[in-house]
Amino acid sequence: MFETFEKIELSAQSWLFLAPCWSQLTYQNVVQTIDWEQHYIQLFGRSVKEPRLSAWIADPHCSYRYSGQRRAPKAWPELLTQLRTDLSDVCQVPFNSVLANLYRNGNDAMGWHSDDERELGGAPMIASLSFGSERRFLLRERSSKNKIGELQLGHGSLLLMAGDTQLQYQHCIAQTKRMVAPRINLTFRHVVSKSASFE
Ligand SMILES: [Mn+2]
Repeated sequence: MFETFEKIELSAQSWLFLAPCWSQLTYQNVVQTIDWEQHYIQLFGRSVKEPRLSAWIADPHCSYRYSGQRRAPKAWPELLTQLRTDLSDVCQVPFNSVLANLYRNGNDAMGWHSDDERELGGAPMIASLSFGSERRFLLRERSSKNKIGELQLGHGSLLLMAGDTQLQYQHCIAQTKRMVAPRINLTFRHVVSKSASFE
C-alpha cells in the first residue's frame, strides 16, 4: 500500500506518507467550491477571530467540535465528493468529513494540536491535501514538546498521517513574515461516533 508515496517513519507505530504532486486541481478550482466562514474562539472570556477561514463539510450525522464549539456539517460540493471518492480508494478509509482551512496570508496560522478528537476514534488516518502557497508544517513530540521536523507542503501535495501519529505527535502551521499567497488545506477524516452518542 502507498507505493507511490514517500514514507516517513516518525516512530515504530507512527508514519507519514507524502505524495508531492498528487492533485491536478488549481487553487481557483478549490477556493470557489467552498463556502468559507469566519469562526471565533473564546480566549480569556473574549471572542477572538480564528486566524484563518474554514468550513466543516460532512455527512449529516458527523458533527465536529473544536475549541468547545460544535459545528453542524455543510453539504458536499461536487468537487469534494470526487476527491473523497479518490482518497477513500487510495487510503482504504471511508472518509465521511473534511475540515477545510484557508490561510489567507502569512498571519493566518494553526497552533500546535493533534487531530485526536474522540469522534475520530483511536488511531485515525488523516488525508491532508494542500493547494496554493507552500507553508511550513511543523511536527513535535506530544510528551516532550521537542520539535522533530518539518515539511513544506506545496500545491497539490497529499500528506497521509497514519498509525499513532495523532497520539504521539502534534503539528502546526507556523506564521511567516514572508509575503505569501493564500493556502488551502483539506483534511479528510472518518468520524466514527455519531454526535448523539456523546452529547
Ligand atoms: Mn491538524
